[in-house]
Amino acid sequence: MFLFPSLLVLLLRVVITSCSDAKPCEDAQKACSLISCGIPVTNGTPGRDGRDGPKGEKGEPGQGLRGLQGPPGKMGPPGERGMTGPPGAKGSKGDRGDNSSKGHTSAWSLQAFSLGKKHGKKLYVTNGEKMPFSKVKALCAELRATVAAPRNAEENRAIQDVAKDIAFLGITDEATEGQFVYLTGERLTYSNWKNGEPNDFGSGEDCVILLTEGIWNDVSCKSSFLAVCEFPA
Ligand SMILES: [Ca+2]
Ligand SMILES: [Ca+2]
Repeated sequence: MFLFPSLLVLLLRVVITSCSDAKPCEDAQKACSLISCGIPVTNGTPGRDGRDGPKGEKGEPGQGLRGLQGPPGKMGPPGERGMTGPPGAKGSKGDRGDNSSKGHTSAWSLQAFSLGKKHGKKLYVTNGEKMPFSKVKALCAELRATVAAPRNAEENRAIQDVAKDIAFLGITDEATEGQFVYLTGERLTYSNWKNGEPNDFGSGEDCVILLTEGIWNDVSCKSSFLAVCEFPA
């Protein structure tokens, strides 16, 4: 019975004493009527940053000056090879050449010239092909050259060096058996026959070949040997 009223008085006294001489209490009550009187409120620590908001719409292009163009980038890897195009139109016929080398477009002459060797005033060429004497004459004529025919030992050696194989010489006895002449019909000024040659062996031998040793033999004109042509100075 006595305990309850005394507890009420005690609680009342606590409220009165805490408010009676504390000025901050009045200030706090003015600022916020809901705050119960007591210890003065201090600000808490700031909360954490919120999450990023949704992405905004794309802005208008800027009005600033455009930057200078940068240097070109590195070259990219080569592309795949394209398909072969259609053949081009046939060109018009070229002018006739003014000497034996110009105007001749066959691979034969190009290869021949790459193997050419100049000796003195003459130039000897070969394409490395073997053929009968009639074809050798035709090919050299096509080049406006003649079949190689040595007029001395030096030229004989030069033809030997260019040929590197058994080659026909521009010498025959087709006109008169046993009388060898140049294709111009002139009599020989030099010869280097192998021992026992010329022998007009078998059914007849009217053409002449230069053996790799540099000596000559008469053979059938239908046999095939290297074509060597010579150009004058
Ligand atoms: Ca003969
Ligand atoms: Ca012979």
